[in-house]
Amino acid sequence: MKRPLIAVLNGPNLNLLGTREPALYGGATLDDVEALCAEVAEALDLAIDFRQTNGEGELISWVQECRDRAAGVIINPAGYGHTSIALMDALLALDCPIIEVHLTNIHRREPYRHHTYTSEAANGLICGFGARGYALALQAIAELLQEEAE
Ligand code: CA2
Repeated sequence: MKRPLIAVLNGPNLNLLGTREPALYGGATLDDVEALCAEVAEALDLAIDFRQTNGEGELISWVQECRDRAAGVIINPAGYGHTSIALMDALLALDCPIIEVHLTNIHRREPYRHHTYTSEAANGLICGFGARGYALALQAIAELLQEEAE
């Protein structure tokens, strides 16, 4: 049977992971994060589509595409989470489970990082666990889908 597809969407500057600021964001590159997600998804019998963009419009278009193709969405909106009502609106138009992930604990950082518009559209938010947060999000989505199916 076809595996449920989980879109793992990453916002601006996350392509720089592992190249700068390792004390804050860890040493893993985005390719490493994708490899971790692929391994965890395989174990959970899920398929993933892992992407990154620096463009707000492109990220919104990818979220819209999820309406027809994804069983769940994991999103690290990066800086757009704090600023983009448009991205929140796109997420609110989805019916599938959404988990927001941040590598860092945004609540231990500058006050302007404490609020995300996008989390208002999410089932849950995982922050502060580095790349492991993506693995935790996949586990959470798998459980939500399992609950839905029961
Ligand atoms: O902690 C997270 O995952 C963030 O989404 C990362 C965003 C930040 O704006 C959010 O407040 C929290 C920044 C992504 C930039 O990533 C870089 C990685 C390495 C070097 C420079 C930037």
